[in-house]
Amino acid sequence: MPLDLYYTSSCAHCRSVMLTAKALELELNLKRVDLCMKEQLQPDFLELNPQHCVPTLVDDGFVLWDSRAICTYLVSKYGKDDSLCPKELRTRAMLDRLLYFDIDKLVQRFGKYVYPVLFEGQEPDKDQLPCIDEALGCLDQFLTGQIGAVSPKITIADHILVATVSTIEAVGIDFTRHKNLCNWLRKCKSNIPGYTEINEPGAREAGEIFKEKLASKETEVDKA
Ligand SMILES: N[C@@H](CCC(=O)N[C@@H](CS)C(=O)NCC(=O)O)C(=O)O
Repeated sequence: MPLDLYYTSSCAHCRSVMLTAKALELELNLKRVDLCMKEQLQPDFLELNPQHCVPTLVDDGFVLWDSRAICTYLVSKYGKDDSLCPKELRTRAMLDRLLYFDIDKLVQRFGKYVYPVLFEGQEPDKDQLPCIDEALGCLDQFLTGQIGAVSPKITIADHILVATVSTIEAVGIDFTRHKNLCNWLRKCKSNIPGYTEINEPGAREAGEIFKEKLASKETEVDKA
């Protein structure tokens, strides 16, 4: 039975699920949802997911949304072992901490910077940049040199964080001063199966959309 994944490639949360599915060698039946056309608000999709967000997974009639829940579900159901989501208590606790850190700090602060530009036609709030940098600095301290963020192997924490961090990079936020972070990102890019096909184009697309919105705003300001 194929797994349906409703997705948008510019969305980091969708890409993290796709990276986990790739690591598990799962075939996904990809169903693109055009958020610009508000397809997520169409009755059919609302019936499936009243919270109208992507990624949304349908596995043999079981509907699940929220990328972190989907990644852990896929590993629990389809993983041959626990390497992608270790069961060892402390490793699992550190992994969970990173998943919460990603959504609670990194995504939230990054959102405050990009969403006004993307959805409200506003200038970016440059005051958010030090907050994003501080969150990236915290992440830098978590990353101690091994390939994975919490274990010597790649886990779903890496899938989730790499999707966010590569999108932050793609919109042009400089974090080169965070050396552990840059080393980890470089290793993820060359070690995560499917990184180049799955994550890179979507992150690039997100960066381009942001930069285009920014450029059109600047032209507007110049004309005024
Ligand atoms: N916590 C959710 C966030 C999902 C989310 O915010 N998705 C956005 C796209 S990146 C979305 O679907 N927005 C459309 C909407 O909410 O109507 C996850 O990790 O899956």
